[in-house]
Amino acid sequence: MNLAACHFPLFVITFSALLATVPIANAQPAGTNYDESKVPKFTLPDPLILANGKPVTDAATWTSTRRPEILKLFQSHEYGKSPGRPANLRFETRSVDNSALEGKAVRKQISALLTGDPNGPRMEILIYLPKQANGPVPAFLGLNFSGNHSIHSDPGIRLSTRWMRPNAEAGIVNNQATEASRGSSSSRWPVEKILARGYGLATVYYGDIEPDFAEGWKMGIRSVYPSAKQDGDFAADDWGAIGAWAWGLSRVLDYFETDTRIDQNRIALLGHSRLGKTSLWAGAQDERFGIVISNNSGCGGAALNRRHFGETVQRINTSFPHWFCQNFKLYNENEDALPLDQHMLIALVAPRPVYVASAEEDQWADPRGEFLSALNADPVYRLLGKEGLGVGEMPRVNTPVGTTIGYHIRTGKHDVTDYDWDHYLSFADRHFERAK
Ligand code: GTR
Repeated sequence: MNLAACHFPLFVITFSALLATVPIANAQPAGTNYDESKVPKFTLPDPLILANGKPVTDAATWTSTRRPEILKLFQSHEYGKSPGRPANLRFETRSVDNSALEGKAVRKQISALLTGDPNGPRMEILIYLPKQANGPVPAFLGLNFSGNHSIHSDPGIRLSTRWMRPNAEAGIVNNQATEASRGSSSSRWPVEKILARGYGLATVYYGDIEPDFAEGWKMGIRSVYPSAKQDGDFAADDWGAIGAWAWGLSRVLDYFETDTRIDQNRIALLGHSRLGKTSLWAGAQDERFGIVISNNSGCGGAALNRRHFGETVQRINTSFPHWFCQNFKLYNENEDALPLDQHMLIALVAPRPVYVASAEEDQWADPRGEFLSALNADPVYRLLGKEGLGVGEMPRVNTPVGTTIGYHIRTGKHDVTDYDWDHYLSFADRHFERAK
């Protein structure tokens, strides 16, 4: 199919709201397709057909053979290969306050020394736990965009000293956070609500793992691995920034294994937008994540590449050349050649619960493409004895659906809202057996 034929004039949709929340330039060029009738015809690769052409008809074959095959496809063609846990990884407790947030919470701040070297790469983990807890608590984990101190105005959170994208309005001046940035993203992190529901919350600034710009790897974890030492001459299937951020999330799980106040078997991983892509990739690789939540993750996340609707593979690889592995660029305007699509990423989470959420005004992220990924992952869930999505049609706005695969499209823009959180909390209640 000639995908070049899929360039169409921009249809009239207002994206100012989307742009307002996006921290860096994401030009939405003329020619972006927002017309459903102009989505090309495509055939998705079947997650339940083995590389040798035979069908997968039982759970054991999925687990032993097909799942590893698909994981490898994503490593080779999209996100690249990541290393494992570093031998010298160490955690140091910076502070514990047993009476934070007016006595409602325990606040812990932990430094993860990623190579064991106090002068080497590190990430700072902020953790809130409900004060009243009988035994280890389930917890949500998510990377944040603007520093741990941005999620709440709590003056006890250590102000990030790391590189930040300048944003005067959000209190980031000369690439540094100032006191004015405290709580700047608090609308996305309803900490008190999460605690009141009996969950802990852990977060890390994604820039601790790798600052988000093309040369950012030089200041992050990728700089200490051999491929990068050749001055950024990454192999075609080496990890990109999304791989690095996902790797950092697994290191938080390594920390949880050492903390008796957190139930490491009940961790819900959540991410928004580029960090939603990251959550899906982290959850696909690391089966210790109990639930995986993609909030408005779009292209390179939940949205199907082949739909060529909103942001495309070519667009994302051009705007963000550092996010994916080099091989992913082979699929610019060439999505049909991909041996995978994003429904297979969701299938890699199976049989664990996964939630995909879209926003009506977030057409750049292709809500329908996000829903169709969830739908096309459903056969894998059913093979594994789970109910999956349970519907065949995209639901109306503000009408969540699904059982082991959850999905909603809410009214409003590209963002994380209380509405989203309410459904993630209920989804976690159901799957972590915390029926109310
Ligand atoms: C945009 C990008 C999207 C999404 C978003 C975000 O610029 O085109 O893929 O990741 O950023 O992370 O906010």
